[in-house]
Parts: sequence; C-alpha cells; structure tokens
Amino acid sequence: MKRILPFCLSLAAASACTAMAAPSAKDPVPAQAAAPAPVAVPLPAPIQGQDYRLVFEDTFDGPAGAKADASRWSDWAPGPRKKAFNVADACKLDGQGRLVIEVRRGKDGRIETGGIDSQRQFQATHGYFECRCKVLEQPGAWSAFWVHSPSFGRPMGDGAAAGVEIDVFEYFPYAWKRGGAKKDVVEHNAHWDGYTKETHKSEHAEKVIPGLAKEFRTFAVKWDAAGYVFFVDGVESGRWTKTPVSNRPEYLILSCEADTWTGDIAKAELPAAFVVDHVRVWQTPAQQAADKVFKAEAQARDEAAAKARKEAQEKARKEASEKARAKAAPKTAPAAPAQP
Ligand SMILES: [Ca+2]
Repeated sequence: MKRILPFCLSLAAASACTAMAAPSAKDPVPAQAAAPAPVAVPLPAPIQGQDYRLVFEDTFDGPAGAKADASRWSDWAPGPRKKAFNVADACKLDGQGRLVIEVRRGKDGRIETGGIDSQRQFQATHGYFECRCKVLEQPGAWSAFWVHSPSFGRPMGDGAAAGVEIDVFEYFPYAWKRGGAKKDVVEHNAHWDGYTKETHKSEHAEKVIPGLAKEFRTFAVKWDAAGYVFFVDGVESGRWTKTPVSNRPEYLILSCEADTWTGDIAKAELPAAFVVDHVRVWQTPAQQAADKVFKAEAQARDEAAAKARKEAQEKARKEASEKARAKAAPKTAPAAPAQP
C-alpha cells in the first residue's frame, strides 16, 4: 500500500484508491450503505486550471424560517444602522436553499432589515470570493456582498497590514449623489485608511449589466498578490489599480442597508429582499499556506496594538488621578522670609 499512497493522494477523486482498498470477501460488509460522495463543486471559469480549492461554502440549505448557520455566520441584529434597524428575523432561510435578507416597514414605520458576517467564524487572506444572489432594487436601500478587515484603519497609512473594505458588489439603482439613477450598474468599491474625511481613501470600478436585478448573478473578486479583479457571471466587470493589496485576513458580509443618498425610501415597494443562493471562497494551496502566516502576523499586530492601547489608557488614567490629587491637596503656606 505504501508504494501506491502518493498516487492515491495525487488523485482529485479518491474513487480509484477506494477501489484498491475495497474489503475482501472475508471483511464484513457494512450494514449501512455508504454515504453518497459529495458532489464536486465546479470551479468558476476565472480560476479554472489554477489549482484553487474550496475553503468556505454556504449553500443556505435548511428549513424555511431558520437562521443562517451559526457555525458560519453571526447576525447583526438587533440594533440601529444608518437609516434602518437590524431585526432578528430579517435574515432567514427560505427552505429552498437560499438566504433572504428582507427590507420592510416595521409597525412603527421604521425601516427594518439585517445583515450577517463571518468575523468570528471565518477569515481569509487572498483567494476567489463569490456570491450568487439576486440583488435588491429599491430606492433608499441597497444590498451588498463585501469582505472586511477587523483592523480596518489600524495601522493608518498601511492598507496591506490594516486591511481594505472590499465591496465585491454594491448596487445603488437610485443613488442621486452618484449622478442620477444607476440602474443596472454594478459597483465595486474599495475603502481604506479609516472612514474619517481626513484619512479615508477609496477606489471605484463599475460596469453596466443590462437587467442586473432581473435574475440571479454571480459576483466575485479575485484578490491576490497582484491586486483585485471583479467578475459578474464569470466575465470581468472591473479592477482596482490604486488600492493597496490587503495582506490582512478578512471576513465575509451579506447585508442590506438604508440611507437617504440612495433614494427616497418612502417610494420603495416594501417588503423587498436580497436573496442569496450561495457564498464560496476558493484558495490555492500556496494562498492557504500564506494565509496561515498572514493570520499569525495579524494576530501579533492586533495583540501589540491592544497592549499599547491599554498602556496608553493606564497612563492617561494615572495622570488624571495625579492631577486631581494635586488639585485637592491643601496649598502649602509660603515659607516665612528668613530673619536677618
Ligand atoms: Ca443555495
């Protein structure tokens, strides 16, 4: 068996090896039928022939009304976000293998929606990140699949270490700030160096996809050492040329948000939904190995930054308490003039 092991390991499918290791007539036949072999997920066209392996997948199978799988996602609810309120039942499975993120008017007139992210469950550096979904097309709210950094803007001025907000797709069909209606325009937006006016940097790419919201689309980014290239249904839809290449493990987000600059939500036909069929992440073995190193580096940086923050807080606290003590202490009487 030893001799053929490397041959077995080199096979993508283990069926040939299984056949060689089939039980002899003496071996008991398992009473239970073997579980069906998992169906291989076909490689997306832009990464075919490049040794990519599936490292994350959610196909959103489960009973109707169930929450997204907690081993992969955390729900944003409850809480306010921009012009909406994230509620627990806005993100749920439809029982048909899809996640539905609803945007609706609550009883008190507030806009309710939601989002999920994988910050605690899954992070990766570099790879091919894809989402098959049907986008939301209403004024005042938008849907997005994005990849984000837990240390966004820290350290400032170093997007490689701090990470970049990678908006794999955003769709703002009624965004008046962006030159009027942008129906059918898919956007790929980068943000780095924090969100304040003084430091924030961004880059934008977009493409017109006729009938963008009419059917399910597959949005993807190929993020690697060479940069970022975006795809819609396997066809390139844009690339960034200025954005620093993030070498920071980042997490996945699926969300709907609402704000006034994306149109008048009073005119929206609600409830409406962002429907997600699957999310997959692929990496090459070299990217998987590098990812481990990036994760260790990021952890060391995060820990050092947390320690520095704690020390600074402690120093500030001590200084404030010394100041307060000095203020409260009785003034010492001036020394009497020396007698002649
Ligand atoms: Ca699905």
